[in-house]
Amino acid sequence: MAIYSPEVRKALDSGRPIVALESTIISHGLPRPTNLEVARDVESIVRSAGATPATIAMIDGDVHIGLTDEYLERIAQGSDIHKATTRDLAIFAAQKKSAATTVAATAHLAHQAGISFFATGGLGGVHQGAQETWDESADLTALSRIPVTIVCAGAKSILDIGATLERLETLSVAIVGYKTNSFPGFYLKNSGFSIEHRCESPEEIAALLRARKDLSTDNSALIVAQPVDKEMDHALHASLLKSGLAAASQKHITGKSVTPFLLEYFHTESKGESLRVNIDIIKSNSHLAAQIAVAAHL
Ligand code: PSU
Ligand code: MN
Repeated sequence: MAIYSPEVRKALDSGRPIVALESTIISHGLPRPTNLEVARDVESIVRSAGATPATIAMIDGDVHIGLTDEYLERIAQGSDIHKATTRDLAIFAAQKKSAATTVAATAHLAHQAGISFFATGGLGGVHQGAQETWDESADLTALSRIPVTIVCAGAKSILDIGATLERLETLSVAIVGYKTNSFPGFYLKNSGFSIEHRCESPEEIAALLRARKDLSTDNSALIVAQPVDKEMDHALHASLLKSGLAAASQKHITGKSVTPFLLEYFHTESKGESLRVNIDIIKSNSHLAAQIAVAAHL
């Protein structure tokens, strides 16, 4: 049984718009102490847009839908916070552990709680070199079976974007660009791949959600891809991507540590430039997710 924060409980009971927020970005994606500040700011952004934020995580084996400030601090500052994707949830629950939830795990728990809007930074996807490592995020298959609307800045640019888009097509996950026909590249506005569909407003996305329902194509996720406003310098991005991937392979970083390793590498080596971009991304995506949640409730 999940524990609901009073704020989320109230919003659920009165049928008000809610936006789920993932917690891996807080514990494993952003450095301290910035992570706690960002987590709090993102929640206020959702509130100012007229929706209720529900940051999702597991604390001492309990699933929390909506974190009180004390729990938000625990996720941001705790030394015992695991990274949980969907398959880890029950194991950490039985072991009474604390864990932040990835896109996949957050989408699962949000859907179970009756929350259908979700904001994150960048999706997980197919990693570069996946032909050999088979490293593909569980985010992809999760989105193929969970009907949430997820706002993101595309997939993280450390990934093989072409392969990620092909997998999303196979998995029948719909993608619309928000005011763009280019699939965003997380730190970069454009990943170099185009997307067929675009929307210009939260209302247009709400209309699209109603059409999905009518046609019964709403049993998988809808990705709303919004590019960051001020992207990272292209040359800096290219050089860090090259050296970061080389460092990860040299240090034999594998499995669920790959993404946190590369994000931290970027944040340290870019002297805060990638961090600024990452923060902008999560804030603007949360704002848009809240606007869509509000528009869909009208
Ligand atoms: N977006 C960010 N920072 C992050 C993540 C997304 O801006 O840290 C996290 C999400 O929780 C996503 C996870 O689900 O990275 C993907 O991890 P992996 O590649 O191991 O599936
Ligand atoms: Mn992986």
